[in-house]
Amino acid sequence: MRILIMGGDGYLGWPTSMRFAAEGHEVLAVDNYLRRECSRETDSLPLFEVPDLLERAKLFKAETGYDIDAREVDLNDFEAFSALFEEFLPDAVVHYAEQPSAPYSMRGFDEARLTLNNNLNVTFNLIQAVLKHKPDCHIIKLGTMGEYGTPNIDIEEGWIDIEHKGRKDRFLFPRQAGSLYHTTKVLDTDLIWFYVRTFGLRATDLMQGPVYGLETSETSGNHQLYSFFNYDDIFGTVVNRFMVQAVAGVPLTVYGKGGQVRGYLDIRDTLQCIQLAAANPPEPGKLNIFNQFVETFSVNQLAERIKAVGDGMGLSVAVKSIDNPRKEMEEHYYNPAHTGLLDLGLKPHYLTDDVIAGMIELVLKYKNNIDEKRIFPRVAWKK
Ligand code: USQ
Repeated sequence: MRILIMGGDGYLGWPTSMRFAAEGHEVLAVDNYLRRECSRETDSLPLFEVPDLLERAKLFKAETGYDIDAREVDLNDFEAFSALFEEFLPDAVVHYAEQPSAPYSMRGFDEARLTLNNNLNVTFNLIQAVLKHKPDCHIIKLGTMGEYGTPNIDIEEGWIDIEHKGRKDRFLFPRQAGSLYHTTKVLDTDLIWFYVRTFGLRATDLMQGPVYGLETSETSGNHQLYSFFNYDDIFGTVVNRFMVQAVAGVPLTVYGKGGQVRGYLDIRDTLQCIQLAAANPPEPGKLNIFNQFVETFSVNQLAERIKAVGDGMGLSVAVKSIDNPRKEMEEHYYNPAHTGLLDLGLKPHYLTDDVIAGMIELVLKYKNNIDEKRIFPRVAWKK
């Protein structure tokens, strides 16, 4: 297949590019380095530097022989996007080209506007490029479990059948996101669903939970081929952050009561899920939605697990509840369905003690790079 990866420099975009290239697909990976710019601007640098997309593609080629055509293009620019799309004519597109941080989107007016404009505009440009040049191209869009929020009912896989006053119909499952970033994902879903049902496009929307880890079969221990590992409050996700805090001797920062439950997955499972989505395109006019995570944990459970493994490795890990900078439910019901990807063949990697120990060992190598100023929350939802 010919696969376009939008956001190919990112935490997930880069490993996805390597995976498809290693599987023998023709890969074009594109990025405008927005995420790098936002992390620099907010002093949220990763635990260690990694080369940019173009350099990493060269390194990957030298090491493995696989080609990734890597380019710096701003996909907000429709003319540039359209020309690129027409030249490559992909069979499938994986769309990661969004500002991915909830705290960043809540930082202030400029960050909110950038998140809204970038995320919606790039999604719109993708839809228009597909319509114009190759309407049967399969759009694989990264959504987020955060689109659903934490409703007091079971979360279905994308759709819900509703019976109302004696009549029945099927709708998108209700969405109520907890940050502007997550809300842009809700809007993306609506936008894609409109074009799918009206113009017969085909799309898969993957509602993904927080991802952890770095090692995939393509990196084979070469840290220059790893993704960004952010541990700051803005771009770092909770599991990666707790690993760094455990190593730094900073009490794990549980926000509020710590009963916030989310569905988590290992980066290796993200890659499997994307491959399964690509191998199973929907019919024209159909939107497939899968909930993409393999197990749920509360923040307290994560902290306890990481503390237990860290203590066993001779670290002295403390856990401390701090004021929650976010507006979110700290104790709630959470029971999302997630059978679609398992039915397609997903073989989950769970957060075992060995996986936690492996991540802590990796972080220990970069202990001297940890900057404690980046750990505590700097962005509050309501000031
Ligand atoms: N949390 C803490 N302590 C911390 C950091 C986070 O208690 O030090 C809590 C948060 O309050 C939240 C949970 O952990 O309840 C998850 O937070 P997160 O920062 O790991 O994840 P989130 O902001 O929700 O966003 C991340 C990615 C985003 C993706 C999303 C999937 O950055 O791109 O869409 O995970 S989901 O959470 O399912 O919406």
